[in-house]
Amino acid sequence: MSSRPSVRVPARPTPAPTASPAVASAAPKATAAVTPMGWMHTARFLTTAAQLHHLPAMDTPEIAFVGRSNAGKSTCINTLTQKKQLAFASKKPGRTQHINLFALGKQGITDAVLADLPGYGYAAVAKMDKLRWQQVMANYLVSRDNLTGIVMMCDPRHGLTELDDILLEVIRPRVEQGLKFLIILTKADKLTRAEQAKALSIARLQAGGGEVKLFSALKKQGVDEVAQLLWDWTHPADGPSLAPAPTELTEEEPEALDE
Ligand SMILES: Nc1nc2c(ncn2[C@@H]2O[C@H](COP(=O)(O)OP(=O)(O)OP(=O)(O)O)[C@@H](O)[C@H]2O)c(=O)[nH]1
Ligand SMILES: [Mg+2]
Repeated sequence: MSSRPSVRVPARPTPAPTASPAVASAAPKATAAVTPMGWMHTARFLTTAAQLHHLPAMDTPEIAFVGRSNAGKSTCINTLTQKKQLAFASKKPGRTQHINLFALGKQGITDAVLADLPGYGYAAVAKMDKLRWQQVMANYLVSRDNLTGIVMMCDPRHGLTELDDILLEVIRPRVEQGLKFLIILTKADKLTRAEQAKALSIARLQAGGGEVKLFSALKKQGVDEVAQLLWDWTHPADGPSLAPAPTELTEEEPEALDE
């Protein structure tokens, strides 16, 4: 864990503007039939873009997964959506090199979008590529109009790094205006219970009281909680949280996770 000064991110930002009336009215209402996990399972590939201007303009709430290379962003998306090959995950850092969008929503009606972003901090990427990507990512985070929330993935064994702090500075103005924000501590299966508790409290300090959750793709830890939170972020008009989701995990082969 890093001992650098805390990054102040407002704990409970005011609600962000989300979907347009047209999209909101098309979105399925929260009923007993729609659980956050069932909703997540509707994920399908939408598009991929190497540059910002190649992304389609949308008015559907979008949630971006950001973080260091190899932190587990793509794996988290695959675990939440229960589709092991939706996002490209790999032991080799730098696997995700485009902004990949995935649509969510029952009956083919898109009511939210997940964005899997390339990781930063991977030493083997050429300097020019790094600079180009930092620019694309910063532009995306600052200017993507339908961006509703950011999930920052952080391996608690490394803690929040300098690059994470820079990213937090980039998004701070938007978070202060109501953009939702969550830090996910990934690969929790690699920590003992005591280490998990310690990592959680340190990250909470660094997040200035913002949301922090432990997550393990291997142990399916935190999956329901994160699915619920993403549902709540993208369906603010549907009122309080849904009932806890029955686990609807598919019986696919587990993907190869870090040992
Ligand atoms: N043990 C364990 N391994 C994990 C977990 N989540 C991800 N991994 C492993 O971590 C490695 C990197 O995962 P990715 O999901 O590809 O990471 P990423 O953040 O998308 O990486 P980039 O695309 O390079 O930015 C893979 O080998 C995953 O199997 C987890 O919860 N537990
Ligand atoms: Mg990835």
